[in-house]
Amino acid sequence: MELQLWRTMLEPYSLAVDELIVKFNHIKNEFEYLDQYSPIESVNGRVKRISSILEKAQRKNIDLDDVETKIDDIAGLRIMCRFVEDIDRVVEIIRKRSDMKVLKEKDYITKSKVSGYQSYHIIAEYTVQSLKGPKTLKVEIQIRTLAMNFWATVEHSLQYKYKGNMPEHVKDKLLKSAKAIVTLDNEMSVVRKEIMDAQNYYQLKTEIVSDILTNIENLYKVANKREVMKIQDEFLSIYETDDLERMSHFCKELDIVAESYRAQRIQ
Ligand code: 0O2
Repeated sequence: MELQLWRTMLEPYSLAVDELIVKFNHIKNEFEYLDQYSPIESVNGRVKRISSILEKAQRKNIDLDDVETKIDDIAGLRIMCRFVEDIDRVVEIIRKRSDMKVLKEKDYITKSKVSGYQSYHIIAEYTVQSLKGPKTLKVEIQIRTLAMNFWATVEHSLQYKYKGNMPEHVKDKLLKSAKAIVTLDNEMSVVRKEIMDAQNYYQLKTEIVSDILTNIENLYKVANKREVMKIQDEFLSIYETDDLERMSHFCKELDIVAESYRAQRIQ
């Protein structure tokens, strides 16, 4: 195939990568707008270089006419997560989407590759639109922790350096460091639990405070101002203690006060 034909063939793949980067970044932003922890830390992507496609086709004995059907990672996305648990959440999000259809999943985390490589791969079908009409193509989405990504990046450059003849002592070192990555990710999972607990606490507190403030605001419209100011002062002194249980109790009491005013107005 001529160079120009390759470029034309790869154009929709480039569009797919660009679109999917935007979409996954948007998911991250949605979590952030909601003040929630995002399982996606960062996203990047690439279209496989022509030389890499040719090399892979040769290595796997794939006819050049079949590269689009037989090479799954012409369009490649990589999603980095902070913690191993986040990977499952990202996989779930992808499975539920209606703009991509999961064709295959490869779990190199439960069972890492012999090299020590760890990552979760999803091969999905995705449709792009161009002047020529719609085109459905395959994309490979690699989902991994930051630590797994660090290992894979280093190992990939060593593979490139040794061109398939990696010395045994280097392979050994890489296997050892892959084990260290597993340990690191496990230890980081403990930290994740603490982050989640802190986030849940913060969210609950935000909801309680917002309920209290709404009630106080409404009371100003119907109750005696001096009484509402007293309630407000009481709330501020509880708020300063940062005692969630007291705040929750105060919130319930205030609900009752607000309800009694509502009932009085209806009569
Ligand atoms: P590059 O240079 O990243 O594009 P298969 O399903 O086995 O028939 P394939 O596509 O080889 O076909 O599947 P696999 O094994 O899931 O590998 C897909 C991609 O995962 C690779 O693409 C790499 O990006 C990555 N990968 C797989 N194994 C390793 C590994 O041991 N080390 C590193 N660093 N990355 C790995 P390419 O085309 O091989 O490479």
